[in-house]
Amino acid sequence: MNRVIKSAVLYISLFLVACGGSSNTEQQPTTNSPATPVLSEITTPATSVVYQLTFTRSWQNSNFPTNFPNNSHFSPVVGLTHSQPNALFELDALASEGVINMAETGSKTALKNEISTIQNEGGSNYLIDEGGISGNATSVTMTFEASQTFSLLTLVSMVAPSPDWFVAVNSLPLFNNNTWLQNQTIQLKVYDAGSDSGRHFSSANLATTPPEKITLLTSERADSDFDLGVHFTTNAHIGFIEITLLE
Ligand SMILES: [Ca+2]
Repeated sequence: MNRVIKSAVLYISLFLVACGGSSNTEQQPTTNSPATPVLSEITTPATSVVYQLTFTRSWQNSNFPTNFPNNSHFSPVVGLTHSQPNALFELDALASEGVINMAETGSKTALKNEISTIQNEGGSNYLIDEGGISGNATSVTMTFEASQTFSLLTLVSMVAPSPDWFVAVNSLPLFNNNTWLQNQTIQLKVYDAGSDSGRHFSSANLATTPPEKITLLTSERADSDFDLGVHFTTNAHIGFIEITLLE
């Protein structure tokens, strides 16, 4: 091999090594290397978590003036985290005794018994049993637990005084796409439990016989300001909740 050919072979060899093309001693392309796990990619979501929940009233004489009642308040908050949607109540279905008692009087005894039954049947493992919003208070804050098995949130509170009206969050999913919800604000609509036909906040008891299905509250304009659970012109809500993942 003359000098010219030797020089050419050396040049081509150096070129191929530099370009990563042919040397047996070069490193394998990174695309063939095993992926190096990044810690953030292999952490798994917590099995169970704790949320903080704040329930705030927006209901005032100024934004819902029609027949706005004296001593307006929200009854104690009752709820649960659960596995199956509509565990406690369902829109367009008849209300349970517990939901009716809560919506008419704010009583939570029967409702808590119903939640105990759901828990005994394996559909829930956490009861929310907290105060409401009364007097000069404008909000109430609480914490609750959820787990991947019981990742739906339902809670209720009576609009008081009222015939059978209540606010609710029904079956809010907290765990989606393998990820816990971090923070969310949910505006609350007013439901009619279908058990009392009173038309004003302060109407006397007037049982609905037979009971009707749960609906979003719609009223005559002279009775209250509601249409499908919100103000009929402004779409204002009478309260909201904010939930924040704590741990
Ligand atoms: Ca009613």
